[in-house]
Amino acid sequence: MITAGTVKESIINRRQLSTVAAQLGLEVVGIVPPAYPSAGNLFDHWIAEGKHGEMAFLERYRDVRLDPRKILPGCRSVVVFCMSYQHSSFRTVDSLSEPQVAAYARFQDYHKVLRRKVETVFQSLSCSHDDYRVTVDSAPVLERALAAQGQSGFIGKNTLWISPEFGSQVLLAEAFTTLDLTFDDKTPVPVDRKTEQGGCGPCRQCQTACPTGALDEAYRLDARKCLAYWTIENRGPIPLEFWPHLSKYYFGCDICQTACPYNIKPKRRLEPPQDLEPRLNWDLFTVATMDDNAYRDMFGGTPMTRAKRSGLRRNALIAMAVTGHPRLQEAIVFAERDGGTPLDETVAQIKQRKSAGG
Ligand code: B12
Ligand code: SF4
Ligand code: SF4
Repeated sequence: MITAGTVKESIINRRQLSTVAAQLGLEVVGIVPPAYPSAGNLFDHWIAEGKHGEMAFLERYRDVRLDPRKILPGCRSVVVFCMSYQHSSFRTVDSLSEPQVAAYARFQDYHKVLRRKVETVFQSLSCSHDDYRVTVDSAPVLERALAAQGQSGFIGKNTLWISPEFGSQVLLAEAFTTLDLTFDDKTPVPVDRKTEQGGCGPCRQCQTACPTGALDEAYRLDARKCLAYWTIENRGPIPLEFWPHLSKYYFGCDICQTACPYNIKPKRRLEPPQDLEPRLNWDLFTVATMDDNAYRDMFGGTPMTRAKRSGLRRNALIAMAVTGHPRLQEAIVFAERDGGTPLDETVAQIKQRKSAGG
């Protein structure tokens, strides 16, 4: 008997999905089963060691996180998509004088844009909402573990999903679907060799470039040492030991990606879609002193709201302190006037650092 499902399945294959996705500026990076061969154990071990720091959300919904079938009743396949944020104008960022924002955050919020695009792919292939569920970092899913099972990439020592063709500066999204699609036929990428299908081989560029030792153990990031964790996820003060490393990025960190040969010389450059709007780059003083209205105007609808206004002000104050910004004193006055966590602690740290000769 031919059902609506089987008709769709016969139409929807990788080529079809890729063609529609490409029109929207997306790449299909995998059509994979809703299961992880080994990631569950790796994840449990990572949490048990406390490498997630204070990110308590990663401890929740363990049963769903380790069993992707639970994301959608009747799920039989997962299609993993990616969208680039390697804007050509951003290549020189490391040579700029002021600390910057990580490249992915210099656009409008990718969550909404990616979701809308993946929804459009499925709708244009006549799928109904009952057939699929789209996630973009919006459900307990190990996105990179799913992506790595597809034919287009692998997980590097910096823990990022990397395409041997266009590198790692992409964001991932998944469509969990009840459709029985043909999975990618993939031989696992050997971790000890560099091959046409990817792999790090003996390279350690990301590990040596990471300024804090967060990647000392290859393939396992210690978030408690990662600048992206401290500047995006952490709500309290940032320990002084990390301050000297905040002179390049004051929100997120791209150091282990910009060091990676797969990003330095990609075989194919993947530009972000035209409708992924770039946002203005604000100077540190403006960020360190912004009030609520200014915050909404400057950062509303961007990924930077993850750190909240107080986190962004904290980060900018620290970046001003470590780079010897001429308006630091003025910014401190604003911070003292407004007060609250983590500004109070940050101002106290600036004073402590100054009295210790920093
Ligand atoms: C929490 C989180 C963070 C944390 C922790 C990062 C980390 N490495 O775990 C912090 C705040 C530090 C962070 C930083 C960044 N993040 Co983040 N983050 C996440 C989030 C929400 C969960 C990741 C998670 O579950 N971590 C737990 C660890 C244990 O899981 P994992 O890294 O996915 O690793 C599993 C697989 O590697 C698997 N595995 C499967 N196969 C294989 C094979 C081998 C050989 C090995 C060793 C392992 C392995 O084992 C692991 C355990 O299950 C994801 C979105 C999501 N829901 O997945 C985004 C996500 C990983 N982040 C993303 C980005 C862009 C970043 C930053 C680049 C942002 C920035 N510029 O500052 C940095 C990169 C830092 C880095 N080197 O990873 C992208 C990555 C895209 C990509 N190309 O990989 C994601 C996927 C968001 C998205 N939707 O695109 N992030
Ligand atoms: S994001 Fe920065 S701090 Fe974190 S692992 Fe990469 S290089 Fe290290
Ligand atoms: S820098 Fe080298 S070791 Fe690190 S992810 Fe890239 S290829 Fe792998």
